Amino acid sequence: MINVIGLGYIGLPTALMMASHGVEIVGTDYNRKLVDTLNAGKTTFKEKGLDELFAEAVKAGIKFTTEYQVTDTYIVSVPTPYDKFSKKIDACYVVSAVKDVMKVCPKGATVVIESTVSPGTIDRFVRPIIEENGFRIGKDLHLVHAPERIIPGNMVYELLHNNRTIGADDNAIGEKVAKAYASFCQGDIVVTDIKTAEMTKVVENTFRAVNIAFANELAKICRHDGMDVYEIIRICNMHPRVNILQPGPGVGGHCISVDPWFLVGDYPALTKVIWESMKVNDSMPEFVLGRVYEIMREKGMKDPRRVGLYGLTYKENVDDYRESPTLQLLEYQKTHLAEPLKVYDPFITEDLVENQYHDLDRFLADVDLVVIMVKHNEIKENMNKLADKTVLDCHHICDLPGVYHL
Ligand code: SAJ
Repeated sequence: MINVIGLGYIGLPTALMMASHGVEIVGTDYNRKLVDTLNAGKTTFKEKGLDELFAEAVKAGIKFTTEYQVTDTYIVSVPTPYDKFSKKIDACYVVSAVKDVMKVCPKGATVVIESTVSPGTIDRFVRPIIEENGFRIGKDLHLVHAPERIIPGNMVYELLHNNRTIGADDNAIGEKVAKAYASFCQGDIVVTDIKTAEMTKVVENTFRAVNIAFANELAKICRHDGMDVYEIIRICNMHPRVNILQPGPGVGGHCISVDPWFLVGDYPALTKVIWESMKVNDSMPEFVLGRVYEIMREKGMKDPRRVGLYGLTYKENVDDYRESPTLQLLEYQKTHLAEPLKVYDPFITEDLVENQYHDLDRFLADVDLVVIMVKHNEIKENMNKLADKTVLDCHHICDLPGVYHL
């Protein structure tokens, strides 16, 4: 039996996937409300294919509880935020989960950390807890790092098909854990050491953050000098060794906008490119607001209450709004004591911010300038509704005449 600790955006799909492939799974989360929701037969977030996977896993006998289990394998999948001041990883959730595992875990068990952690985190924070509890790592207990790689919006497919990295002190233990993941994972599974596995995960997300920052910086250069950044990126990407990502209104989520800071926090003197990239990405919501004011001036629009932000989530077709560019923009606006703009997102049903709408038509009726912050399918399918609006399209998805870009 495997006890999956943490039933959030990564832990839940992982637990469901393993259960639906015949592995006996108990999922544990300290959030009673979340566990009650799952036990009531409902998933806790929206994700393509998740409800179907949930049904299969329930049929296969998956259990959800707030209790840690006595078993031989634990998979820890809890969040790893960063400290906003030092930029270093805040490993408190991993530490507390491992401490709780130690209370029940028998000798000979394997503890797999799936949470993204910076290189050296397992050495610094996890090993000491295990040793303090009287376990000899490698003898009484095995420690493994198996960083997750799935992308929100396509998690179920990527769980099945992505290649994976397993880090272990002992290759044989790594191979054993790789076999457990191979119960569902059709990709290649590479076994390496723990610190290498930690670093690869952070590097992957940092690569993407730096590439997005490059695209965002190009957007600013092109805006400054009247060039079309999308056409330029399109042509550059026809070169066989160039692959630039897309500019956007900012970078959100709990991965790309967080993990690169771990490297900045741990290696401040060595992370010039990464540091500047993160600053460029963080500057984008403010840049969008600047564009809004420019467009209002150009159009002779006086009333900011007629400006609406389409999209609150951190990216398209997900309901996750952590670190979202729209929230960053609203926060920035608040610090300047400006009247909050109107906001609408089809994926956010609760009231999250001021002036929020829950109906696209009502939202559109109350605004003249629409800022496309998130490229949800809904807006792509309803472009005709923007025909009489002024549009600032931060994602280059709208081909209406006269549309403004970043
Ligand atoms: N974005 C851009 N331009 C682009 C691509 C993305 O501005 O060209 C923005 C998005 O709008 C979003 C942010 O970046 O705000 C991040 O979105 P994303 O789709 O790039 O990535 P995440 O954060 O949803 O998921 C990433 C993935 N990592 C990589 O692609 C290297 C995923 O595989 C990881 O599993 C995940 O982080 C994670 O959990 O670490």
